[in-house]
Amino acid sequence: MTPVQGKLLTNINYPSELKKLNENQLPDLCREIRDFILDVTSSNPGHLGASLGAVELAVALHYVFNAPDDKLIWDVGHQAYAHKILTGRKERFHQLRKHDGISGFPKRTESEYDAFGTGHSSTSISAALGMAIASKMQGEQERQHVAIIGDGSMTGGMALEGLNNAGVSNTNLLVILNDNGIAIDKSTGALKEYLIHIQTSRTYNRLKNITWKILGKASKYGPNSQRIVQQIENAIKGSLLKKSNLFESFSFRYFGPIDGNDVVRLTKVLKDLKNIKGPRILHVMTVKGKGLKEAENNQTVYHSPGAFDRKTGKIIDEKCPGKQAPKWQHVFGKTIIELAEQNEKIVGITPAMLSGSSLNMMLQKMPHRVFDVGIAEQHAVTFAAGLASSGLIPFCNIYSTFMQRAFDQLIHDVALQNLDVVFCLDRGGLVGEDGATHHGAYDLAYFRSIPNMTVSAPMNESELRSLMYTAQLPGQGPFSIRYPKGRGVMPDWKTPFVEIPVGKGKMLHEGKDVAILSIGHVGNFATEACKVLAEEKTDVTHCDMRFVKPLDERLLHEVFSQHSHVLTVEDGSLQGGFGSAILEFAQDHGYGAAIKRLGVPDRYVEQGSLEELYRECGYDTAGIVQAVKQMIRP
Ligand SMILES: Cc1ncc(C[n+]2csc(CCOP(=O)(O)OP(=O)(O)O)c2C)c(N)n1
Repeated sequence: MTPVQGKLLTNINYPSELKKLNENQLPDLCREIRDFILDVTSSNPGHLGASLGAVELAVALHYVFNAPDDKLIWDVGHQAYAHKILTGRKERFHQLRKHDGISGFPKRTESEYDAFGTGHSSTSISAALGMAIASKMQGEQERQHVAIIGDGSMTGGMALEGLNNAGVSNTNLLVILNDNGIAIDKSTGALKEYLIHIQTSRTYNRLKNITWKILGKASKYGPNSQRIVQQIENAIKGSLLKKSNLFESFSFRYFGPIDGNDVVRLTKVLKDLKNIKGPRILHVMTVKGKGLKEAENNQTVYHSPGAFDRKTGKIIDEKCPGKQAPKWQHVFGKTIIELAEQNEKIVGITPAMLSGSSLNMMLQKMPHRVFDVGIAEQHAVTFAAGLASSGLIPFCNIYSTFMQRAFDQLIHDVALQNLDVVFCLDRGGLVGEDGATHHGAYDLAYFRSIPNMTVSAPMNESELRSLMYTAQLPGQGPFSIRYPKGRGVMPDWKTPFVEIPVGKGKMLHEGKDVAILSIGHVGNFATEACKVLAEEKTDVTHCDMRFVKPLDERLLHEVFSQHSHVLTVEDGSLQGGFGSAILEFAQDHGYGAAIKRLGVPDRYVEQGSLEELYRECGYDTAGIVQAVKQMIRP
């Protein structure tokens, strides 16, 4: 469907044009932007719910502030579609998340209006504080710095670290807490309870009204309004608001909550707040999925719904002929339930990715054995260590890209104490349209550097089940299993679980010309490549190594003693990953074979479909065929 531009949006490409509108035209513009987002994302899917909810925020912020000189820092950045549309990217918006198109997240190289690159959560306050302090040091006293952060992202430790630091900084920092009461799944934890309390407390509401009255006067006096601000402080001093407001305790001036989908009111309030110096927080309430009934009613699914019918809002099922294999994440979700039914020590942990990881399936069956700890990867890992040190077997399911947050916890809290924690790393390898911030490229490299850690990657879903079974057997120590996004082949659900001896690879095909050593799902590309090469009379050995650590040394000695050309294939960083481990093995044992490595190169790979990205990085079937040919016929 061609995106329709309403009569206001047609004339707006940059904030300077937005500023020409009257305040009372802003609600119409918001409607037009929403329609435009829906037109595009119905056929070219993206992060829908958060962006629909933040349209008024983007419009009001660009109306009141003076970006790019003032800095707007969007946390996670998945809610910033309206911001993109208003800052020079409207005509390219239909290429959202496409190969060579525009990123789904703010990105400094894409636009000067994207003050800070994001994708992972809870960074906005720290980054905005850094900018605010830099402005102060550079004598830019009037520049504004605004961090826009959701209630879910506020549960991340970094956000609280940022608040703690910022509260005493005396900088021009405004934090907008965009509270829609939900992360991807239902929000969890004490902060959520607290935010609900603030909205409903009568004392707060009474004090809030006093504050707004005084604040209204402040804006008339412009930048010289500090005296009036002092009145606000006095009004709330000693009151419950001062004593028990979490954000006031961090030395922020707290304002709100107000309706963040009321663009006119929001604009007025932001104008008022612009004239106040120092760290401030504005708490706004918004509706995730605003403007599309289905998205408002089913906020988890419409966080990132895939393609949907523009008229009805109903999600269009993926077309897939024949019997469709389940997603890898569903195989994990189903298997952990089977294992937990047999082994009462097993518990599941997720940092705010209940449905993304499919741990929601276990939550339904065994609610007391699943823990959604909020967007808190570091805490998730150390929490797992605590559970394991008391005899439980936690399956800590974290997307590969988010696991990066918890590197020290892996080393210091889990592996050093050799605790039995199972790490299931979903979205291992390239992830497609989410792009550079989300590719799970590094886990194989950094996990293999950690002593005591078993590092594995199944080639197919049946192997995933066997590895999960193996990992929960007694005394395995820390054990990681990484698997990709998407679907593979139908697993063998009926076969009883089998143990895979730790460090044991599998010879899939014996040949003589070149040996291919693969790890994980890309072994399937290698299998296809073997077939293509066989037709051309090239006879290739192929081993699914299954473990990066420990390596199957017996199998490797066999391979290296019989082949002078070895090709490694992985869906992960070439720097320090599986191929590097094979190079080290060959060097350590004096093998002189020519070794070529395929994997993610030493640069950031941008967004695109998985097929496009595998091709770009050269380790799809065609890439493997080509590499083998080059090795034997250089
Ligand atoms: C470190 C990290 N962990 C997990 C995620 C996955 N993630 C993306 S958006 C999101 C929910 C954010 O909730 P909130 O801040 O309330 O924003 P909303 O989507 O509700 O607007 C999560 C968990 C992430 N981006 N970064």
